[in-house]
Amino acid sequence: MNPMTQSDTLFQRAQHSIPGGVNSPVRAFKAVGGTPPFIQSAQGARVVDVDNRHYIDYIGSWGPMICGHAHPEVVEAVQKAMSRGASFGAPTEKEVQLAETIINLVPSIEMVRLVNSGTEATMSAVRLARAATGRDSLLMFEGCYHGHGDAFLAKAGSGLATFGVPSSPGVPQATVQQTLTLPYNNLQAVNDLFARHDAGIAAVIVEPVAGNMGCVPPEPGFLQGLATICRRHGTLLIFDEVMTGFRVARGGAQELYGVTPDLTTLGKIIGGGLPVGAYGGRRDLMQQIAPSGPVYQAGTLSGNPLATAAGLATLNILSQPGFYETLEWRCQRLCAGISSILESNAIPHVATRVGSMFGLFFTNNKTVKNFDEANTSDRIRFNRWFHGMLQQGIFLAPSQFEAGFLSIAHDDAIIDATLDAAQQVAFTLTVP
Ligand code: KE4
Repeated sequence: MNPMTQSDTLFQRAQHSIPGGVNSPVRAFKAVGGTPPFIQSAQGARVVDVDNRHYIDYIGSWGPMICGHAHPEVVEAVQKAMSRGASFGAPTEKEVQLAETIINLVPSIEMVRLVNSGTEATMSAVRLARAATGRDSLLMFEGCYHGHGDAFLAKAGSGLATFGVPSSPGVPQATVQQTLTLPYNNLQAVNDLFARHDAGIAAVIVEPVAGNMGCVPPEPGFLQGLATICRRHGTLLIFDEVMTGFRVARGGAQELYGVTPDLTTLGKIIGGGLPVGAYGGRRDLMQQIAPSGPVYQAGTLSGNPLATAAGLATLNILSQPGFYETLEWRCQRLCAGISSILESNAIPHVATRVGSMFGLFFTNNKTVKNFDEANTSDRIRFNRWFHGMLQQGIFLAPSQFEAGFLSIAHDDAIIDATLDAAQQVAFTLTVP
């Protein structure tokens, strides 16, 4: 029996005061087992746990830390903002600067509202879409996650694309009655649904690169096809870019794939590690949001000085020339290297990547295009991979159905160390 670590002790203690001992479920390691390291500090590409174990970090707070942990320019910006007061409940110049920066960088956004999380952003965008169209139905895709708003906690009812049923207790059937779900990357199913659904659908919300069933890229034509179908039926297209925004390209997935949504939701990176979400898009839609319009949405700490300072500093860093080219090259080297190591150990897998977000499925499938195919992944092998890498000092996402993230601080030496670890662990996966 291994001696209790500080993380073990803290995890036991935490479970008395916090549900599951964590403030967000995925952190509890339920999918992979074991005790989550309790982190005491982080710098660049590394985190340090309370037992002073150092890890190369590929979680990056689930996306926000694209500039690396504790980037000096972000730290300085937040310290300066703090010294002037944390929050006023009154407008500030930094909110205007952050809004203008987002508008300049994200092609489809003409006007934007800052909120405090991705969940607030998606909830608000759907409310706006329903108000603007006068319709109630919402189409989302299996395996996509849009935050914990009731409308999104739905799963496909019996039969394809019937009305949703709650995927969580506490969500009323009536709330998800209007939420339809279809397989990701299945444009024919979308066409068929619209042909049958004469009541009209308010919005289609989609992760333009799925990052919550592992990393699953859009099939060629899928996103453009959604835009075409939505336009034909007067339905609004919402790109949920909470994860992909400023991640897969400076202008997000809509820049990368050249598809223009009506509304976009953002989060994670635009707060640089502090709580920021945002939703934005066509001016004629956004002007319907209170107080300029009747659609209500509000937030005590929305656009607060600390979060906007961190967000502005982050967007400034990632606006430097070569930032995304460097991320692309390094993440390509990482993922190709891991795949080559697994291949040389005859371990069947599908490795996926878009920009600096990536995934790995231990499956005999040749591709993973939707949640059912992601589900073919061998979870036992994934868990052995995860824990093997953790023991080697590599902190991957603790679930098959999450994506991994690289930061600009993951330099060549960090990539080399990760590949060395993968070499050690891959071999152990070949033995039963
Ligand atoms: P938040 O409310 O967690 O800020 O954002 C919700 C959200 C919305 N849309 C997408 C595409 C997202 O990925 C998320 C949140 N992502 C998860 C990672 N799978 C956050 C991690 C967690 O829940 O602890």
